[in-house]
Amino acid sequence: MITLYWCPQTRAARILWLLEEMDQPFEVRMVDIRDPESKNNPDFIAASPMGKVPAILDSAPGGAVHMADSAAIALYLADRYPSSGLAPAIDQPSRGQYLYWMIYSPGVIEPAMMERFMGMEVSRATSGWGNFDTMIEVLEDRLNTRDWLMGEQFSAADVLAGSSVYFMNRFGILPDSPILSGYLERCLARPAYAKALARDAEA
Ligand SMILES: N[C@@H](CCC(=O)N[C@@H](CS)C(=O)NCC(=O)O)C(=O)O
Repeated sequence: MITLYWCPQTRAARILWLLEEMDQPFEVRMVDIRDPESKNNPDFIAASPMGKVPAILDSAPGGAVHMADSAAIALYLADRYPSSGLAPAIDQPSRGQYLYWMIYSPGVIEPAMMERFMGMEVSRATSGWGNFDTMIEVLEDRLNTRDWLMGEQFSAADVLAGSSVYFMNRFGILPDSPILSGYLERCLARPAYAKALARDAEA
């Protein structure tokens, strides 16, 4: 059984979406990130040394796995439970591009979002994420001729990038882009994402 440590209106919605896309049983435990008492759970702290959500405990046969960080969790779950079809197998040529797009969210999209929120001026060449405008251009270029980052096949990379596009839209920093609006619509049309967002809204 997989336990997701979750709080509404946070990045934990991504892993809820991912789990809803998968064929594995899971349960959700609320951790109120604004309440220090709520974080006072040894299993949660073992999974998330920074006290951040999302985190998971996977009581898998062979040994329990505790871990945090949405990209790390998505990489783990998609590989550990391949029957869900959310990651190319490790010996597939598409695996390299898949890993690139999995890391694009934490390595490029997230810092670029922070650049925009903070009104920072960065040097494209020396900042590891380039800059916000380049991040958008590269994402648009990839999705211009594809429904999903890996082509016709929806993957865990779309859960990470799609939820980031959702957040950019929600916080008013998504540029006017028919390509990214269309991508967001396709993500929102997935029953698994709708279910995860409904849970967020109910809490
Ligand atoms: N890199 C992490 C970031 C997780 C994160 O910052 N979570 C926030 C909520 S969106 C949190 O738990 N904040 C509470 C805190 O830091 O005390 C990920 O992608 O999972």
